[in-house]
Amino acid sequence: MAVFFRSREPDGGFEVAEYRQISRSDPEAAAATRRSRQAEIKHLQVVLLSFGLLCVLQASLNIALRLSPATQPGSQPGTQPGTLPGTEEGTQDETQEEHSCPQGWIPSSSSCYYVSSQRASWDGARQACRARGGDLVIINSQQEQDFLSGLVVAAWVGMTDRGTEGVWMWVDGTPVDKERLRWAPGQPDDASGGEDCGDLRVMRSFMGLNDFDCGFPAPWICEKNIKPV
Ligand SMILES: [Ca+2]
Ligand SMILES: [Ca+2]
Repeated sequence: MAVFFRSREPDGGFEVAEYRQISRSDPEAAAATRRSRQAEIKHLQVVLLSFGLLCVLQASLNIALRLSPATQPGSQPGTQPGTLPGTEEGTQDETQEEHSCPQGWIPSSSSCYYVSSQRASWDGARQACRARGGDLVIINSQQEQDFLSGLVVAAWVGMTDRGTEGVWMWVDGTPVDKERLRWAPGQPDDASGGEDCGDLRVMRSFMGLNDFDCGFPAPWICEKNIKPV
């Protein structure tokens, strides 16, 4: 009895006590842990679901954002915002040039005048003017002649009677109005075996237009028309 009791009491007591602890607490704890695990699983499910939804939203947003810039550059070449201002600037520069005289040219009314510092034949002078975007000057009025007379002493102008002797024409093909312009005394005289090119003289005893030898090296006046501002 004593052996049985001894052997059983501590072991059995221990076993029972432990078993009771386990058996008593196990259903409750298991239920609690199940509940908590279930709750954790539910929570995880919710978290994962919301994360998945967020991922889907992010992906769709990325696609939308990537598509919208892709369409914007596609529409930009259609409008060509970079090239249109460029061409507008180009035309603005051109119009600015047309409204103002180049450096070294003298502005007056709607023209720019260039008085050469060099000398050349009438043909050489005309070539030089055309190389600068103008031509030998065409004098359309007494006022223009007066203005030019203040710039030179003697210079080639853009008139010639090479086509028909005595019929003076401007370089643009228009006839020279002999009556409206002032000629130097006795001119044109086609002196010295033929004078077919026109110059402007501003000398005390010899003022006005004159015909002269086309090959004579003389200064010249170029003219370039500009649009009035
Ligand atoms: Ca002549
Ligand atoms: Ca003459």
